[in-house]
Amino acid sequence: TDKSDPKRIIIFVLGGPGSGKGTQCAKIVDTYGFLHLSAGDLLRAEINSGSSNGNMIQELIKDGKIVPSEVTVELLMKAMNEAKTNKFLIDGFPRNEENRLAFEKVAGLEPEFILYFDCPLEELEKRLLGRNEGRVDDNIDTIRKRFKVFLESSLPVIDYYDKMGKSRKVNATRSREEVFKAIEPLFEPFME
Ligand code: UP5
Ligand code: MG
Repeated sequence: TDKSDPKRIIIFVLGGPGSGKGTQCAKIVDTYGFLHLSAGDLLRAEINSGSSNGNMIQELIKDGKIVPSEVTVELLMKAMNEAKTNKFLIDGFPRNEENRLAFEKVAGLEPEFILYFDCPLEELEKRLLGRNEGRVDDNIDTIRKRFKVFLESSLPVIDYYDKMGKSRKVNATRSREEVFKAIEPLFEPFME
């Protein structure tokens, strides 16, 4: 596949740690036929595969820090090139300006829009501490670090797309069902 395939449709799914990105992406995939690519899941799979980058990725995730763009962009490009669809939900990426620019350069693509799950940090903290999936970053120390990185590095990316008129902000404090109802109309145009 041509890595700059102009027919590719990309939606970035952004929001604080625990805002429901993964939960809502699973619902969108079922209904609208997108492929869900969670950058965090791809990085965790890379750790588990015993890759030479595994230790470095693991340490950064434990510390709530952002993995270098070249690593994440390569994993995303590989997943897109292997996909049988051209509609992608990219979840949890780009997390900083460096991520955004690296993806633009390598993929040669801009998102149709970004979905931004807006939710207060107190609610996010409650959700993450209640998740219990054994993630190395779901402890109060790492959660605080993740929040700091989100506010300092990720919100500016959301602002960037907002200024371009490309941000679709959703109140993610509501129930899973209410959030899904609010985002469904955004995906109707992409229904096959
Ligand atoms: N839940 C979901 N929706 C709910 C609702 N409406 N009401 C009540 N509860 C709700 O949800 C989190 C929890 O809340 C779950 O228990 C869920 O049931 C419940 P989830 O859907 O998992 O939220 P999500 O936003 O996906 O949370 P996640 O923790 O995955 O977000 P992060 O952005 O922190 O994690 P990610 O996996 O993207 O990244 C992890 C780390 O990887 C980063 O900190 C970073 O170190 C690294 N990373 C990079 O370096 N680069 C990248 O590009 C990506 C990741
Ligand atoms: Mg997630």
